[in-house]
Amino acid sequence: MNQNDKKKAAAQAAMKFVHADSIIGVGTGSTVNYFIEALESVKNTIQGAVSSSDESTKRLKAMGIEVFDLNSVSSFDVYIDGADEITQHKHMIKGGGAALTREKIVAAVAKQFVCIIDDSKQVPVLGKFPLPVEVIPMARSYVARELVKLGGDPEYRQGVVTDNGNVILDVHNLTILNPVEMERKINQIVGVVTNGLFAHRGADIVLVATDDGVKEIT
Ligand code: ABF
Repeated sequence: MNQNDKKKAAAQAAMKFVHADSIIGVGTGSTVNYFIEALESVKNTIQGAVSSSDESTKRLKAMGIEVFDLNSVSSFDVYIDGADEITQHKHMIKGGGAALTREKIVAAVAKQFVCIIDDSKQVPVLGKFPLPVEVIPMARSYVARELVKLGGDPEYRQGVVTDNGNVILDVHNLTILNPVEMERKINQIVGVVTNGLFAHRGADIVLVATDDGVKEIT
């Protein structure tokens, strides 16, 4: 199976978490796009979705799926999203698609986070994938200097403005041995909106597509 086949297989496996009459949390990215496609078969049986990006919202609405404002939804059962890297402890780096802040907010409201990935995303230690940090534009240089003090090499993602009107710094060369601690430290830098470490609230279930089929890690 090539990588796209695996992404599709993981996305299809997530359909077992989609129940009639429920509201589904929908993430962002190419793996999630396969999941959105798979929702076609159940779109008339679910209440609708909450979405983590303008891009996913657009795709859901184009299929006729209602997208609720998160402020009108007090709780929902499951959030389905991809990741850029994930460890055996289900800690993740996310945000390669610049949607990290909304992803973290939607994940916080969900009872369960189901992460859908192909097996290339599994790593022993986080940090080879540059860690995205969403930053208020006027704080960009200050935050970059603070990230250097934490041992990283931040790079401004040119030409990218997030759905929230902010900018992204991608932090290279971090070996993140303690993701919970690193997530907390980066969050404390003034001007940081969100960082792409999902460790305080990692995934609950991982559906990883391999050449031998989709494996469920709980
Ligand atoms: C989002 O999409 C992310 O936070 C992550 O950056 C990305 C994974 O992308 P893909 O599914 O395209 O590999 O879930």
